[in-house]
Amino acid sequence: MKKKALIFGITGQDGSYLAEFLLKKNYIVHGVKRRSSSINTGRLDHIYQEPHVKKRTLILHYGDITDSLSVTRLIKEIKPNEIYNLAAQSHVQVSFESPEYTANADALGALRILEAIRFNKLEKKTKFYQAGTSELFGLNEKTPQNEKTLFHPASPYGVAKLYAHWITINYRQAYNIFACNGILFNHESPRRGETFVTQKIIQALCKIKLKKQKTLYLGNLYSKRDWGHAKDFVRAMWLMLQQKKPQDFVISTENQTSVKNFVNIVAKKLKLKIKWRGKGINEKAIDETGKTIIACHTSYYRPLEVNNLLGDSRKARKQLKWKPKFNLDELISDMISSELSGYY
Ligand code: NAP
Ligand code: F7E
Repeated sequence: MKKKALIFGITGQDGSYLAEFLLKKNYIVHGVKRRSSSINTGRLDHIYQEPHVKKRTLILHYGDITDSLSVTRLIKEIKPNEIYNLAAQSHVQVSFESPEYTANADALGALRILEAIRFNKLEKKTKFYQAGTSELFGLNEKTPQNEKTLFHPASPYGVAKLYAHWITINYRQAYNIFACNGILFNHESPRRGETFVTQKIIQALCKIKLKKQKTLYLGNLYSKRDWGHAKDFVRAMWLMLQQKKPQDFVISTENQTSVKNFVNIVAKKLKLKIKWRGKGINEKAIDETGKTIIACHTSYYRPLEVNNLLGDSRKARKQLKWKPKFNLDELISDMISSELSGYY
């Protein structure tokens, strides 16, 4: 019998890579997509199977993580062996503008799934993965951060994910559900959403190189992140659910870079010669002709910033035998070549 997986958030960056990964492992993959006014399954086009296809291995259902009835009904009907909760309002800055919705989706979403597992008496059958985040560490700038580091979330997004983290542990302890938190540091790819800083920088600098855009506007250039490749990170999610005991794991590359250095690497790869001038909000990068191609704008600064994230993933490396295949240079090259070729 093939194993069945159910992915909430299948249309997102990680959901699409995880679906590909599980299909290769011979799973039947069910995914939940939201109704939207324009098509939101672009990241799945290459693996999508029409409903008339016999013996489908990828099946999409309408649903929403804020809608308990659809969550409970889908879990009752599918009775999956594994559930991956990747569904979230995942943008930190947006969470300051839509805090209540972010709490509903990102905090209570996890609760709805866990409660549906219990309600449908699937505690012994269904394993659960919760997409946790390095944003839980927030203002705790003591690096590197691992499973024992104190959480201090610094956004409505981080606070909502803190609830999801603890409710996952609570259901594991109270009801013996095989439930794991992955505490994942930033991971990117050619499928990364366009408003996250890595993709925003790559898309804009490629356009600037091709003379299709004049200026890229950014916020804080000095925050540091531990950026990995999403393909590596979805493998870790699956590994967590294959262990004997449910546990929580930090997943990271263990290398850190600032936003400004990320810009420098991309510019160098595109052979754009830039020089930095000025300070603070007036800092900018000029090209060889003296034109400003990168500037800062207040609208991209957050009410509260997480400045310093660097993961210590020794536990995952030892117990899951996980390590990333991509380094930062390879990640950036992958994103640039995909952007320049115009395909996912
Ligand atoms: P993403 O690209 O923004 O994908 C989020 C997914 O959630 C999309 O499929 C989205 O659907 C879906 N979604 C949003 N609200 C929903 C709702 N109310 N009901 C059902 N589905 C909903 O995010 P990602 O980068 O793949 O990240 C996956 C998960 O990992 C998220 O939970 C994120 O918070 C977490 N995480 C990400 C990172 C990272 O660096 N990427 C690091 C740590 C943790 P639409 O396509 O319709 O919008
Ligand atoms: O910002 C700075 C910004 O939005 C990275 C999500 O996947 O990873 C992601 O959250 C840094 C921040 O990602 C711009 O202030 C400067 O310091 O790409 P980001 P994030 O906030 O780290 C975590 C682990 C998640 O869990 C989240 O779901 O870059 N920055 N200028 C900017 N950021 C953006 N977006 N846009 C700018 O113009």
